[in-house]
Amino acid sequence: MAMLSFERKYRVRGGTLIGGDLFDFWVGPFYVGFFGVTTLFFAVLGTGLIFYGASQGPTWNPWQISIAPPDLKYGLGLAPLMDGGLWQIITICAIGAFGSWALREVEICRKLGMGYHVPFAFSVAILAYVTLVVVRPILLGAWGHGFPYGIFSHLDWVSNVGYQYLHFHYNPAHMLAVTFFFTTTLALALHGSLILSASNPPAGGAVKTAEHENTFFRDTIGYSIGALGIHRLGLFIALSAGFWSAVCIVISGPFWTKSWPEWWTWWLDLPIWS
Ligand code: 07D
Ligand code: 07D
Ligand code: U10
Repeated sequence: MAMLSFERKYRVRGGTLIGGDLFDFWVGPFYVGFFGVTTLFFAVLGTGLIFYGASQGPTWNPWQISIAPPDLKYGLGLAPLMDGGLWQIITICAIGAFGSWALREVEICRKLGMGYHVPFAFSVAILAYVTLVVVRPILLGAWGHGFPYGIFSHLDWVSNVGYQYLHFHYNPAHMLAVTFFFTTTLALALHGSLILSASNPPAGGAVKTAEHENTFFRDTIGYSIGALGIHRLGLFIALSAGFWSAVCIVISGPFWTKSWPEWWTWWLDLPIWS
């Protein structure tokens, strides 16, 4: 692939966290680096093991392939390969691949002299995943509390775990997470539409400036958060969505074992009612 004119300027050596110059090169559009190699290693191994598990299972239907975690009886120990052990190795590969991907992003940020905001943001997604398959299972005492790796089977897990607490919508941290998810799409819709309305006029029209963007929101709601502000807010609400998701699931079981509607009895028990 021909090198784009700007790539020569930005494809600079250095900034690696480990391995010095060893993997400090590009393949086509992709930066490799030590963590590119480890990403590929874990991703290929993990995906290969999913295919191996599928080959031992009842179906090749991609919607129905599922690699189940160990039975609860194995607790926090190692399980036999075909009885959850595969799930355990795939989990290690997934964490290895996601972690390597985040560190590869860090190396690219360092090369470019940029902030670490993107790898930080991805780390929150990794946190949510690790909460589901490592932290909560450890707190509950069995790997069997992790979710199965299958497109439909993982939906069954979410539904089953939700109904274990009678009505998951009453989980206050789930409420916060859902609200942050909804707010994120609202903010992105407002931001995407505002930028297009100002900077992509019909043919022959004049491109408008940041002053127009600010004025639109001042006229509409009396306040504009500004160009930098909307990106700070967007990052905050999106990461909050992931963070409160991790909280809502880690408290379900380890810290609250009854139904979630019952949690709200603290309100009825307030002394002001008596
Ligand atoms: C658009 C970026 C691209 C990523 C994509 C996902 C795979 C899996 C499967 C080999 C936004 C690639 C998918 C590599 C291949 C096998 C067995 C990101 C974009 C296109 N889920 N989930 C989906 C994952 C959990 C839930 C779809 C992953 C939790 C619900 C896809 C994880 C809970 C619904 C998928 C994960 C949960 C889905 C679309 C990890 C709570 C849906 C995802 C690693 C978070 C939706 C059939 C998407 C659907 C859906 C992947 C975890 C709930 C298969 C990789 C356990 C309720 N999930 N999920 O677009 O249609 O993400 O399901 O944690 O309704 Mg899920
Ligand atoms: C975990 C994904 C991490 C992904 C990573 C990257 C690859 C590479 C490669 C494409 C966290 C993977 C990358 C594999 C792909 C290529 C090339 C993201 C993760 C690291 N709920 N609920 C949530 C709503 C109900 C229940 C979260 C809404 C019911 C349970 C979110 C509704 C019951 C759990 C949420 C609703 C129930 C959740 C999910 C509505 C079921 C969780 C988002 C409108 C009867 C889960 C940490 C998330 C959670 C979770 C939303 C309904 C149960 C806030 C909007 C009432 C058991 N629900 N829910 O966490 O918190 O993303 O997980 O009804 O475990 Mg819920
Ligand atoms: C944003 C933005 C903005 C922009 C933007 C964007 C946000 C200001 C300026 C970006 C947004 C978009 C482009 C919009 C669309 C994006 C989404 C909807 C998000 C979802 C994205 C996707 C679904 C795409 C996902 C695609 C991926 C992840 C790429 C997949 C890539 C690979 C599999 C290769 C990864 C590369 C690696 C790991 C390293 C390099 C390696 C190679 C090239 C292979 C060769 C390997 C080697 C040489 C090493 C040897 C390897 C070894 C030894 C290991 C082998 C191991 C074995 C076991 C065999 O705000 O505006 O505009 O654009």
